[in-house]
Amino acid sequence: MELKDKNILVIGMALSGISAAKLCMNKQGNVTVYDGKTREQLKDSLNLFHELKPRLMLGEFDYSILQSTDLIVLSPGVPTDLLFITEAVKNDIPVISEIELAYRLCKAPIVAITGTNGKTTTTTLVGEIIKKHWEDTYVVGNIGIPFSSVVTNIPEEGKVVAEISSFQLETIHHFHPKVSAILNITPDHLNRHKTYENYINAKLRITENQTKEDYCILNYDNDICRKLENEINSTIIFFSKNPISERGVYIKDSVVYSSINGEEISIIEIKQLGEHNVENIMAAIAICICMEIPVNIIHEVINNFKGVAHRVEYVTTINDVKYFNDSKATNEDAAINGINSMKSDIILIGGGMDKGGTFDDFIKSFNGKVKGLILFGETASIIEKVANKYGYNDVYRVNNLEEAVNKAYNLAKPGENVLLSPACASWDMFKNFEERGNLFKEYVYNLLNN
Ligand code: UMA
Repeated sequence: MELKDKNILVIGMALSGISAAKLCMNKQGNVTVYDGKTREQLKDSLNLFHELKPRLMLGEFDYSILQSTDLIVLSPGVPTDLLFITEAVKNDIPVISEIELAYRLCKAPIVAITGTNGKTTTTTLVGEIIKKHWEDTYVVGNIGIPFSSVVTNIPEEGKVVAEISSFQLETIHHFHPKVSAILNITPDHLNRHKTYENYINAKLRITENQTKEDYCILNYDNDICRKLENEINSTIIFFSKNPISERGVYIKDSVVYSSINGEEISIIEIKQLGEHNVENIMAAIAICICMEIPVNIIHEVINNFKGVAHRVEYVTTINDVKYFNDSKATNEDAAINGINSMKSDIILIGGGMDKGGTFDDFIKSFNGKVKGLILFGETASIIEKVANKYGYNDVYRVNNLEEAVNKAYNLAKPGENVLLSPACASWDMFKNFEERGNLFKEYVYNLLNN
């Protein structure tokens, strides 16, 4: 893709926008970066440009720039229905996502992993497995490393493992992974996508440029994923907790098997895997077999895999109460997985930014196991109402996360678990789920000094 002397407008000045702008400037494009925030709010971001000096447009959008714009690169967090974006599309200005920009400059094969939940864990695991076999492996994307920040270092014989969100997929055009995976689809981000159907279609776009020579890994046990089979051109490989011989990767007699290459081969015994990670691990196995990674390497890396931070992450034990940080549970389904993974009764901390979810399934999943529900953030009153509707009244409202941790400490009885599994995004009170999870851990460690 030729960027030299092109007038490129990058929207958003955080991780993705900064990387995209730097990449375009290094390719001699004329770059303007737009962000709705003020210079003061963007102080830290501006420092990240170092000696590079893009033109800046901050605050209100100046429409006259569209007259001389050749290309718009969107950060994932920027909604595609903003007026200036629709105006640009109307004027035939190409609008591409940061991931599409990087893709067009990448010669290495790409594994692209999407899904409502499990993306980060699966991407991390696949990255570790492939790296063990091919040193030149790059893990990028929604996981927190913009693809465009590393793409110029990636050699043709390298491998890319990318976590891809529905936001990033909304403005792809040619993005074409060798292996794609849709781990599961349940309602999420409905405030951005408006309808569940739009959200499903955004996820499905990960396969839109694939051919029969490529692979798409799908979760057989997820109704929506299973039904996508007929809409996908690539070779479908399923994974399932049930013995679906000949369809891909599956569990039979407590052993994970693969039939991808024709014969049935055993990969690993299920008792060696954490309960809530089984699906992610099966997906990773399917992806890595499609990437021709030897089974002994897959087995070895899975055996040593420790999971990822903020996903049912054990923090510490205080007075025989275990504390778990599941801040990455930014939607109902992820929080339900967190709750289900607990072996004893729970004091649950939830609530956060309102993404338009209903919380019925969240409350229904309590099954007598949640002894207290501590709520804070934008959704606190919404979740409380739903809880009361189902006759669940052990609800405690607090003002912030620190108060929530202290309340949980007072409520939890020996043998119980305290679980931060918010079922909501963090953006109402925190920069991101990592900040929320790190603060949770800090407040829990503070209890040790009480
Ligand atoms: N902005 C505007 N106008 C708007 C909206 C945003 O100017 O209408 C500006 C903001 O002022 C801000 C910038 O855009 O300065 C933020 O852009 P961004 O939200 O895309 O943030 P990045 O730091 O670039 O992070 C993005 C992903 N964020 C989102 O999708 C919301 C990160 O995923 C990803 O790690 C990063 O790119 C690198 O690829 C985070 C995420 O929460 C982890 N993802 C969602 C999820 O996993 O559920 C999809």
